[in-house]
Amino acid sequence: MAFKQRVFSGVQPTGNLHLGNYLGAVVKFVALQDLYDCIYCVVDMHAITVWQDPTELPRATREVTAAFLACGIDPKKHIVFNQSQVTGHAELAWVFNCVARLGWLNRMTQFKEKAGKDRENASVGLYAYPSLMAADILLYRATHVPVGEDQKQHLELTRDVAQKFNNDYAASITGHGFGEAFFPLPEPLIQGPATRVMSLRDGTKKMSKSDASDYSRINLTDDADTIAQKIRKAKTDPHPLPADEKELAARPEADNLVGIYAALAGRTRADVLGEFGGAQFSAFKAALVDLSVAKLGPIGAEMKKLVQDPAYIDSVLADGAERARVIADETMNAVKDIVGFIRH
Ligand code: AQP
Repeated sequence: MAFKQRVFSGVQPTGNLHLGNYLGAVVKFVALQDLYDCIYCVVDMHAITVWQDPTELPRATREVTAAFLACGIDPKKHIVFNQSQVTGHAELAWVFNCVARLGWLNRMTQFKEKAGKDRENASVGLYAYPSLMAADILLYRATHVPVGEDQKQHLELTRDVAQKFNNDYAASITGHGFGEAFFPLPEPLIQGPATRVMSLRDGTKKMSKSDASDYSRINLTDDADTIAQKIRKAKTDPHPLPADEKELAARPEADNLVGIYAALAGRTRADVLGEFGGAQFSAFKAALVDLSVAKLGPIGAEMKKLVQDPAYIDSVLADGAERARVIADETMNAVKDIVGFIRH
């Protein structure tokens, strides 16, 4: 069955947005606006799967929204809102909790990493996170989902949930006139040279909001001096940059910095090494500082301006939520009919 092509993706308001979120996700959100109808969500319900200070969460939600706008997402042509304003996310997540299997969730590596050794003490929400993520995407019957590499497994689970729902309820789906499949199997869009940006302190660890060291990441709100300092201090190895991309495989820190440069410049790693192969890190880092400041500086400045006006940001979120709700309600009414819930 042909589904209307639609993009959905989300970002958690769990702290400072960093270069990994930007290159792995938000840059792609911006580019996809020309090709699809897009829905971009600040996923505050995901955020509370680990403790969030309730006095801090609204600020973080507005800051992610400001980042979306500062990076070039158009909230009039597309939809920008925060998840908790559309109740369909929670409703559909419950249905999906009853579709997804324990064995599927037990395999999720993000839960294992985030719960750590003290698994008994992790929230039920953290465990069920992938069901809610499947609901986020499928509530809008989205067909394409731009994410970083770390979300690939959750996207596969989303496809499994959609497939199982379509199979389990096949007779009811057809009986209610929805054709053969109610949910699309959404395609992950994980492309380009920076699908997994690594920590500046350790090239084998993902750049992350929750890393204790601020020097591990470049935040979108960092000023030029801070960006320069973090790049200068970034871990490297003692050798000059290779001319051949294959040699990056055994050099995670070099690979990461070259990948960042390539993504920011809109070039390939091979192309960047064509220019910098044989150069010392000091020269390459100087070029990376200039490029990073040129690309990120205006975004950080615009974000700082936007967060000064929380009423405006809240109006963007309210308008987006209203438009999201129209699509969500349509899906939820159909899901309720398909599942056999009486409504009205
Ligand atoms: N290091 C990364 N490289 C590329 N993409 C990344 N993403 C996150 N980190 C990287 C992508 O950014 C989008 C939003 O991520 P999220 O807000 O859902 O949170 P996350 O993946 O849990 O990000 P963090 O920074 O690692 O947060 P914490 O520290 O709270 O766990 C997603 O598309 C993600 O793939």
